[in-house]
Amino acid sequence: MPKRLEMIVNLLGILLLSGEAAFAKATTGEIQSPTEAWNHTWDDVLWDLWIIGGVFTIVAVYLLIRYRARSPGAVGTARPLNLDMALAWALVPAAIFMADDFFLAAKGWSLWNIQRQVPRDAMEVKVTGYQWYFEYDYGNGITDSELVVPVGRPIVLRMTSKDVIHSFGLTEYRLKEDMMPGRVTYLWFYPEKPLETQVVCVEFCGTSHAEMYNKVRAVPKAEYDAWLSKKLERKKKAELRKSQAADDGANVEPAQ
Ligand SMILES: [Cu+2]
Repeated sequence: MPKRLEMIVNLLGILLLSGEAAFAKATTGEIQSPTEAWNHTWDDVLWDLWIIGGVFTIVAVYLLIRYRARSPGAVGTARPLNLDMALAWALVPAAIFMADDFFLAAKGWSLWNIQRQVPRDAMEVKVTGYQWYFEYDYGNGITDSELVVPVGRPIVLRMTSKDVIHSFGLTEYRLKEDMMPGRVTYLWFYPEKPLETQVVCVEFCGTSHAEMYNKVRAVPKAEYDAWLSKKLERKKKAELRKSQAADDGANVEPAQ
């Protein structure tokens, strides 16, 4: 291999690897919020576009002015390229862009890994999609039409649908996931501070699709516990009333 070609090939390798190396980061073992990770990735993409866009605009404008035709019918005086130069002009810019693409792809991949790896102590809520509402099951037979979660703890939603395909769009937390009949999908998020937001269905699911939304409240732990015990109490009372009514019915029946 000619010396110069070898140099070009080496340069390509270095550029491609640098994309990967720039992305590699020591993991701290702390919970990495998918929301934060998404925001970082988005910022990186924007910086990337601004820097590349800026550099190319400046270079293009400079070249336009520097090599403009100074008289009608002017002919350029560029010297002809030899093979090495032609290869370098084609491959070096291509490698720069490939390195950048690998960098962004690696970022996306690591974001995906964070989104898919649910922390071990996550609190689970089951979610079922119906035309046209979401139902939340907190365990112990407690259900609600609102998603209420304590702050400071990862939350995993195990989701399915009873009719058609819906999609759980938690935009404030930068997440969404399909809900399908006969399948359980999941997403997890990490509410770090109290926040009242909304979930909307983001997959067209019928005439009232636009009405398929509800509140999502991340509240302090004490408030969450109080909310849950109130729900539990109300459920017990309802059950008691039901069994009393059944007893009364049983007592009345023989007399008829
Ligand atoms: Cu829907």
